[in-house]
This record gives sequence, C-alpha cells and structure tokens, in this order.
Amino acid sequence: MTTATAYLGLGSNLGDRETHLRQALSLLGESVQIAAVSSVYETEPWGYTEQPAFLNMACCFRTSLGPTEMLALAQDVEGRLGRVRTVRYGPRTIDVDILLYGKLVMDTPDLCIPHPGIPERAFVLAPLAEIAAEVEHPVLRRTIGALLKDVPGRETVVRLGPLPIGEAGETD
Ligand code: PH2
Ligand code: MG
Ligand code: MG
Repeated sequence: MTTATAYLGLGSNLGDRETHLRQALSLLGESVQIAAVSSVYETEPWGYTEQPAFLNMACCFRTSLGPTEMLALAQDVEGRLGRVRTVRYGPRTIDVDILLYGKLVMDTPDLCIPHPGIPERAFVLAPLAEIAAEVEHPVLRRTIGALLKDVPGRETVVRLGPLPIGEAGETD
C-alpha cells in the first residue's frame, strides 16, 4: 500500500474555536494517521477583515487516501462540524484545507495542490513551518521555513500554544 505524507491547515473563527479544532482533528484521525500537529495560533482575519479573529493550526498525516479522497474527507469534516458556506473568505466554524500532498502538483477546478494561498498567508505558514520547516514547496522550490521568513503580516499571527490551549500545568 502506498502512503503519502500530506499537510492540512485548519481554521475556525465561529463559536468555540478551540473545540472545533479538536473535533476536526479527532474526526480526521478516524480516517488518516496523524503524524504531527502544530501549536494553535490566533490570527487576524485575512481577505475579508470584518469578522472575528481565527484560530489556525496545521497538521501532518500519513495516508493511503488519494488527493480527491482527501478533499472529500476534509469537506465531510467541515459538514459534520456545521460549516455553512456564506461569503468568500467569510466566517466559518471550521475550514480544513489541503496544503501539501507529498510532491504532488495538481490544478483542477475542484482542487489545487499545493494550496495557492501558502506563500502569501502568514496564518498558514507560521503553523506549517513548525512541523514542515524543511519541506520544499514543489512549485516554488523553496522550503516552508524560507517562505515564512518572507511573508508579510507575521505580526498578525500569535502563537498561543499546543492544544488544549493553556491547560493547567503548561508552562510555556
Ligand atoms: N481563512 C480564510 C480567509 N481568511 N484569515 C485567517 N486569519 N485565517 C484563516 O484561516 C482564514 C482567513 C479562507 O479560508
Ligand atoms: Mg482556507
Ligand atoms: Mg477551505
């Protein structure tokens, strides 16, 4: 069985944001093997700014699912967490984006991998660089760590800590 290493970005800015991230990871973990998760970041809304702040994080997983099956899984998790699609870039209980899928490059109307927003979004790059700093972007041929150094808006993302955020006993 061939397995791929893939990276997902998670975001939430409605309701109990932390719970939405935890539930999304838990649902994803029923279908794919989660290998690493980043810290959680609180991030200023990007694109459409009249909306609440987001929590964002990234995760790495090993999977035998192909990219289209991964997209179906991501959309299933979004649906199960009550995501309703409104305005573009608008508020959401949970957003599950495929960022990277091995070295795959694909561009179809339904799915674009690597995620086209990676190089311009600090809220994607900061968490992703925690778990994939040395991974090379297959189109740009630069590492995620190098892309993070150049992205504008790094001051708009604040690392809160690992999930669960600020649980008793945590010192960092
Ligand atoms: N997602 C968007 C649009 N804007 N801003 C932040 N900070 N975090 C997000 O996850 C986000 C966003 C569309 O997917
Ligand atoms: Mg998104
Ligand atoms: Mg999305």
